[in-house]
Amino acid sequence: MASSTQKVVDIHTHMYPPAYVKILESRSTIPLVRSFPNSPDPRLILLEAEVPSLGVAAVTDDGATTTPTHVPGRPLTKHYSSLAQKIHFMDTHNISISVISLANPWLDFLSAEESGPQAKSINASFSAMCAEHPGRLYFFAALPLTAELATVLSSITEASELPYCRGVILGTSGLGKGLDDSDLLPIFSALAEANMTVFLHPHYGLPNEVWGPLASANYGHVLPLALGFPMETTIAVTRMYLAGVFDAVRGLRMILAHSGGTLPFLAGRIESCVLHDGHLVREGKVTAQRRTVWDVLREQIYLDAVIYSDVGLKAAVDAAGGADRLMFGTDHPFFPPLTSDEQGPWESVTLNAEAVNKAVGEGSEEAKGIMGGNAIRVLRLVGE
Ligand code: 5CU
Repeated sequence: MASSTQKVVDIHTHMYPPAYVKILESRSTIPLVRSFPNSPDPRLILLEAEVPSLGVAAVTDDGATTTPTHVPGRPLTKHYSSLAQKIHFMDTHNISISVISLANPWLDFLSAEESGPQAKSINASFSAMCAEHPGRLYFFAALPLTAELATVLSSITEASELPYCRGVILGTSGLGKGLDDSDLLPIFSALAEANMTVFLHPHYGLPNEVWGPLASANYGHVLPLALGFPMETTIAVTRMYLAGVFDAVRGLRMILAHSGGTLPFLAGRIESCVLHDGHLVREGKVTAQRRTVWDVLREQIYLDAVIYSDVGLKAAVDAAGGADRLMFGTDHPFFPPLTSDEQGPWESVTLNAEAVNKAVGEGSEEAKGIMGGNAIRVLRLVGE
């Protein structure tokens, strides 16, 4: 994947610590973990788009539990919660350092009372995993966004004091009203002051109706993952831009998952729609001094390189204003190989590494930056 002297850093790599899996096992609505008779591993069911197939799998015509032919969700293998497995995966792919994060949907579904203590304990478990492999692991903390503001703010302070924490992972729902909600400004300010980078990651996608009546029985997870996730990120960041969040918190730094969704491709159209919007012009929001979407992309936003093709990656490099704002990721443990040994190389990883080589040239300074140097610089990572 990369030469032995090159440090490869994976900034998009998830885990569910065992205590989090226990919470999912106890649930009857998504997100949940459920076992099915003809499935060797329990199944992890996360997405709204998986709910229709969950109903079909669980019940026959006479109401009895059945052995389904199509089990919903994805197998919950040890790749999700075993630290040894994460290290094995890193070694297999020559990854020197991983910045691990809780996978979606984080703590979004917990009550206000539960989320503060759960954030503390989950962040402590990530911290402990990093301490077991000093210099090889760092983490993005999870925030208890359903709790009171004071709890969220103190969890930012606590996380920032953990030696291996370099930021937070954030979904697009924020406090329940999205990321353009002005109530989030104290949280973004606190993150900026603590020098904590926000890793923005989708989960909710688009409403099921968008996928049409054939989708759940015929199209697997392709539509919500390939299209719903990136559109969700694009919409969330565009709403932040239109609400002036990036101007209000100039120190805010975000890494956008999946190379920014469709933002690199659509930024020009967003700009043009702003310039030509009568309402915004009348409100005096379209001034010569305003920062454009391009300015925000080049000053406050980094993009991961999880886009699986040099075509998308070139657009991401252009939109970000240079290859020095891109960072390699794998999305492990999602997208395992389906027809080869999971303990060997993963095609999802090699596709992303090959895209870097094709987009900026194998062995180039740009490629070295994307594969690791940029993350080491931006996230202040110190190797073994
Ligand atoms: O396969 C999936 O559903 C996912 C997911 O939920 N989260 C993620 O980061 N990648 C793939």
